[in-house]
Amino acid sequence: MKSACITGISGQTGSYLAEQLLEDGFKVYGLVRRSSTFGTERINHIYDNPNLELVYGDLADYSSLLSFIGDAKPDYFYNLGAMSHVRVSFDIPEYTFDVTGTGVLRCLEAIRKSSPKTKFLQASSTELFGSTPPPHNETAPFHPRSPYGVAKLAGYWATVNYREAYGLFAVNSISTNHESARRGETFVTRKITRAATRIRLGLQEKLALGNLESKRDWVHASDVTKAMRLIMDLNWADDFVVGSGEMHSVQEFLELVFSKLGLNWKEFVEFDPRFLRPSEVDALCADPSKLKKITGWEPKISFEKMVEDMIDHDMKLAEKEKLIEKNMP
Ligand code: G4F
Repeated sequence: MKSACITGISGQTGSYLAEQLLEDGFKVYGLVRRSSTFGTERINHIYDNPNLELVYGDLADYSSLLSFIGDAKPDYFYNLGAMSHVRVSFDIPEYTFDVTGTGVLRCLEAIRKSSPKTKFLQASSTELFGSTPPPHNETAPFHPRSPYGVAKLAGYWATVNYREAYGLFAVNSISTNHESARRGETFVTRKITRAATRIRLGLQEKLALGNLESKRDWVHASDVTKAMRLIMDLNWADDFVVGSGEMHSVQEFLELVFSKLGLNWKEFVEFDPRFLRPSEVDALCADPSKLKKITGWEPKISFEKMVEDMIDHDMKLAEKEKLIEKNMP
């Protein structure tokens, strides 16, 4: 039985990856951070699978990573854990560097020490390209614009360095923004679909947002995890950009969601400077042609279908909330 370790298993991307690996008969070990709330909603549906094992640990704690990897000695290790919110990284830069940057080094070092045959994938990000104009392929210059981006850049180079220095199978999937109905509600896409559906049902009056002009390549998270698996299944280690190659502005996303719900976004959206970043990334768009050429990968879920799924999911959630509101004494 093949096995895989996943950090960040209870996050959006980790949950899709775990689901896919379990479906394919893998033994899956997931690292979860101790917290006073469970925070495992995204993996509750696979919780009873006998091939899933959750282990407490932390990217900030080398000893826990060493045990996690040394005990499991997995065939594959996916590092999806991070402090992943760009805006928040300006508020907690040191913590972000530790978890999102040094955390990668800790994983690599634990693999080198306890399981050097394990294949390692680092969830790198197109945030690395920062102010470099798109399209972004594997040779585009890096110019990160946030503590998060700088930490991810350290993680990227740590991965390359452990490949070159120690011969580990260590690769980067440099992914654009990936979304779905499981996306955290403070990221802009989900914030918009949650608010618009609640506004439609009269549960919320306004939606406060920051910069509407920035552009992103939004791809479905389940397509990104499929790309990661293809990259790991190659018999040589290499880095790949992952994304759809299609770019939309935040405003276009807003317009699409509100119009699908029969609403005019301009009547509901307010500007709030709290959501601006001290330095912004204006435009990110992947050129995934290397990945496509080598593995045949392309996204299966279109941008439009992804947005519709998010709206449907959040409408059901809003309907439940409405029912609760109605039945409150
Ligand atoms: O949804 P976002 O917070 O995603 P961002 O910053 O692009 O980062 C995401 O994608 C990266 C890959 O490219 C990942 F590495 C990272 O972990 C994360 O998943 O913001 C998207 C855009 C930004 O330009 C932001 O300024 O939306 C703009 N925006 C406008 N109003 C807002 C808001 N973003 C958020 N989160 N909240 C707002 O109210």
